[in-house]
Amino acid sequence: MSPIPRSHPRYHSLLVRAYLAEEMGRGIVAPEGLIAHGRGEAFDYLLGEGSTPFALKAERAAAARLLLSEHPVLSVNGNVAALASREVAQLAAALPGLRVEVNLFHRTPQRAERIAEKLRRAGVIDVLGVHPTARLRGLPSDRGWVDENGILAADTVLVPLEDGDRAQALARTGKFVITIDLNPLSRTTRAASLPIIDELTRALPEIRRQALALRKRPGSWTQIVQGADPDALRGSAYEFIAERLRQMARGTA
Ligand code: PTJ
Repeated sequence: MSPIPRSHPRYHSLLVRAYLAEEMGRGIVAPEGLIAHGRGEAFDYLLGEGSTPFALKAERAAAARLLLSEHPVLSVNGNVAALASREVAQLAAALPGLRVEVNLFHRTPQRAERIAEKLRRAGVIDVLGVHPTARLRGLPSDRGWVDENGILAADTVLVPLEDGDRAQALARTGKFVITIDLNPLSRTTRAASLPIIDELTRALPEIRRQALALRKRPGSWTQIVQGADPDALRGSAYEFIAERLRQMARGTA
């Protein structure tokens, strides 16, 4: 591959793309993961490539909900491992109750093990999901393979970069589903109990930052979660994008 010139206006984006392509070569990212990334980038353009006020509100509520949960689990797929293994490890370290589980749509035992190894190298102490022990009801794809002590038993599941089927299946079982997805129109975002409409590597450190701050104020957690209405969060994203496009059409953005 030819080197990416630092002066390129999309230098960071090109670096991430090249890295994801390498991670595909190493068997971490599925080929389809590159397409998913491109879709995310398109929505990030529309969102202004920064965390919006409604994303920050959702991230704070996610931190509060994770602190309140008895059995929270963070689900990791190939894209998440490639982009944010270190951030996953740092979040798990800040929230000792949070378990980390590999859950894949394009599942092979080798891929699951490679992803788990990447997470371990980044500092995740206990990685579930390499040898799944249970099936999630109503989910015929390989995403239905879960750990009985992980996602199956969870009261809260944090699912970044999902495909909508599992978010819906998890919600149907009564679990509190926190999603991180740049696409405010996706089935994932629409099925979420708490949708975070933001980029993964911005969202995870912010959840961690908020969790560390909120740990000192346990009395506020329930109210913070209740204050983050999922329909209002989705509505804010639609309004935000519509307003940006209106401003662009007027030439004032
Ligand atoms: O590793 P596997 O086998 O489990 O497969 C993972 C992929 C991502 C291929 C699989 O989950 C998939 O097909 O996902 P989708 O249905 O393409 O959905 C991915 C969603 O993530 C899309 O709505 C994107 O907008 C969004 N997205 C992509 N990159 C990011 C993102 N959201 C937040 N941060 C990102 N960096």
